[in-house]
Amino acid sequence: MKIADVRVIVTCPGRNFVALKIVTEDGVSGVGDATLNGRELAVAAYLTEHVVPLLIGRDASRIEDTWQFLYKGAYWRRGPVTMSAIAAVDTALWDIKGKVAGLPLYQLLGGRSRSGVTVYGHANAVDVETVLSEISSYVALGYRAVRVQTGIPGLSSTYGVSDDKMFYEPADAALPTENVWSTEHYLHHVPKVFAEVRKEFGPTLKLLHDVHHRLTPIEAARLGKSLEPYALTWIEDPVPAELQEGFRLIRQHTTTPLAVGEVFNTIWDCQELITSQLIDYIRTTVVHAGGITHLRRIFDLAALHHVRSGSHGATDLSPVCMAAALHVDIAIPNFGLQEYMRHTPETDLVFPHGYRFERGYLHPSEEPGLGVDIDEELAARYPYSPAQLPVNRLEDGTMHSW
Ligand code: GCO
Ligand code: MG
Repeated sequence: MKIADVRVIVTCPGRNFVALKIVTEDGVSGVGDATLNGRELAVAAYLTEHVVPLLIGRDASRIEDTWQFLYKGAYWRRGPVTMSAIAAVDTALWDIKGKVAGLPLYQLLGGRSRSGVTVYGHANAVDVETVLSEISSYVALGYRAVRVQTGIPGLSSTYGVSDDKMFYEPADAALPTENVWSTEHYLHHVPKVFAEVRKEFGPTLKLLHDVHHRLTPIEAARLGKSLEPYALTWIEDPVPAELQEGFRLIRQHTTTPLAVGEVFNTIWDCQELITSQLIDYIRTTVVHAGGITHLRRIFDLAALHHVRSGSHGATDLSPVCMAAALHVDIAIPNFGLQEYMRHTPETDLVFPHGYRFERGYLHPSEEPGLGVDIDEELAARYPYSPAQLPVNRLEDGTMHSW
């Protein structure tokens, strides 16, 4: 089953995506997501210039060997560009294997461990009153878990608060938008938001909050403590996680569960966090963490240490990534939650897929393989359009984490 053709597809049906299509000499094709928000063309070039020539003529059935070949063979290891490129190849090869076997991918991963994948949606608004009505809309749609972000009084802009509710999109301009940040205003405001939310929705709706790497460990510890009465399912990315040790300090002070991992690319980025049980949820996902092969390795390590999955699933991860993530989510023993932000109708048409939302759960497709494709003709009608994520500065102008 030799690889005969590999195509790198860049498309912008409302936002930019990079996809990889691998076709075997028998005409079986597989797709992979290679989107790295704001740095898409680096991955596209990495694939086109350095990976595609290595794939032509290789045996498409050798998934693990191809992974090792691309990882060890490059000499330069890890990093988001390399790992997103490897992920795209790996995902496409799993898609092909499923199609050849005539089975949905989750069957090759051990079969179902649950009947559906619990997802969380994003309720965000400038003020508390509006966020309460946003949460109500998600509850009405059947969601069992909601991430809550609001504007901060005193700050003109805040991460996670957008104009278009259903299709939240942070990469909003060709040159980065500048936001202003104040930790003091933030720490004062957030507990008041969750007090209102709990009062309105009672004790059992799962509530989450994304800190977006903006605090120091001791500030995050204070936030965690102040949110304990409202029993959050997690606070996400409380501190930048280059220093895995930083989480130990937060852990000593609070029982609010911790989640991290959307910017991680390998098991080495979270090894200490997992084995020392410094976190509760690991949020790595297929496209940025080396594909299905490597993500499973991370989740298996996590399972040994009481850490559950909580994969990233923002709109910059294409429906190809979402389809692949759902097959992993439904199969692994230590699934926690899956993030789900709806894609725009244009994106859904470019990536026709069989996964579906029902009463708070997503269900993977029952088609052989991933159950997702790319309409290449339609994709070609949406050329790349530069868009970057915002940056963040403190009130005195100092650059801060976004
Ligand atoms: C999330 C995220 C996203 C990211 C985005 C970056 O938890 O959904 O933090 O909103 O900012 O995916 O590309
Ligand atoms: Mg996040």
